[in-house]
Amino acid sequence: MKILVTGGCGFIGSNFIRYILKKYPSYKIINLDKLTYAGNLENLKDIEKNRNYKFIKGDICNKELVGKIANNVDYIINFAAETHVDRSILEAGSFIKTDVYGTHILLEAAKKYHHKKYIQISTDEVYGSIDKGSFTEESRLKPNSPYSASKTSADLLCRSYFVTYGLPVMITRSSNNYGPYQYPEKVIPLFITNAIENKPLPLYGDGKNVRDWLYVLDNCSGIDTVLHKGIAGEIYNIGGSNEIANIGLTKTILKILNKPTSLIKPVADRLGHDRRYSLKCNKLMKLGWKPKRKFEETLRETVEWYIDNKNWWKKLKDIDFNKYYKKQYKLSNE
Ligand code: NAD
Ligand code: TDX
Repeated sequence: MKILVTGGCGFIGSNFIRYILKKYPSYKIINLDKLTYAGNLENLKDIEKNRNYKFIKGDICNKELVGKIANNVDYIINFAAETHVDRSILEAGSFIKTDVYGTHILLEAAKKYHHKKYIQISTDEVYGSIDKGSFTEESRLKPNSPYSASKTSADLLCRSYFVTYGLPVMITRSSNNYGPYQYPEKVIPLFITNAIENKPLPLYGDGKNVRDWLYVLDNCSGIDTVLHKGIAGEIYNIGGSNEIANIGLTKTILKILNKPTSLIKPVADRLGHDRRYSLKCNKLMKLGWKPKRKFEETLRETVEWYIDNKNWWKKLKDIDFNKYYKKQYKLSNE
């Protein structure tokens, strides 16, 4: 199997490449990544010499480059995206370009080279917020941020290529991931690393927004299931069944690190902040998938990973992050 993975130097993509190369030693992976602020070659340092792995620096919006690479693979899995909701509130253009137009370029390549499968890595955020109950794959799409609107647009493009051209497209919609190599702008690594440094943890609004947390390797096994057993034209939710309010999550992180709750700093709410996400995942479970790892155990392991890998995150926070974060913080306090 020859797979083009896009965005493989980011958080989930790098975990996925490592997972696949370990589980299927004969599979070949080409990783196309633009290396934006979120892409990091260090995330795959341990496998960069693997004979079945090749990295190409480039943009999924580059039609010529994508065409050349796509000609040599039979599967595409698209992880590449701008992914941070707060950044999309500050500047939406790059989200529309990469998440929508970039997806279009990849779909065109999959159509041209008659790929066996095209898998679009999407998100639960396309459904919007839900107060009670859980979203199924049939729920209406009601995105609330420029990020989730871009991801929704990409999902709709994928659907249209299945209906119009019969392209074997599959979409996964996962809930919030956590684990090693997550860029320290997302809430779990941000709060862990701030707490390690005794810096305040900026908790948005009343802290009662709920997210369903999925360990990244359980997402990888879900995508693996879709790669091998998924049906063309279908959508698969991938959730962790670990719903927790942000305030509870924050206190748990502080407890694991043995830090005081006085580090919690309530700040102004995120604009358009989704209250709760929740997914029904029976459809993927029918294909044999279920999340294997327990939340408390993997959250603790994740905290330990950030303690042990200070060199990895410290420089990320020092460079780009400070500039971005100051801007973001100003927004939160206005
Ligand atoms: P990330 O921000 O950590 O990584 C994104 C990667 O894509 C980076 O390596 C970046 O360099 C690359 N990239 C960005 N623009 C590109 C372009 N134009 N061309 C090529 N590469 C480009 O993201 P992540 O958290 O690993 O998310 C991966 C995918 O999973 C995204 O599509 C995201 O929407 C989706 N998702 C993420 C979560 C989550 O909790 N992190 C949950 C559900 C869905
Ligand atoms: O500083 C913060 N304070 C805070 O209270 C940050 C960064 C976040 N939060 C809250 C906002 C959310 O309710 O924590 C929750 C999680 O926030 P993020 O980590 O930014 O994730 P979220 O907005 O839920 O989106 C994530 O999950 C779905 C990913 O970033 C998306 O790429 C994915 O599609």
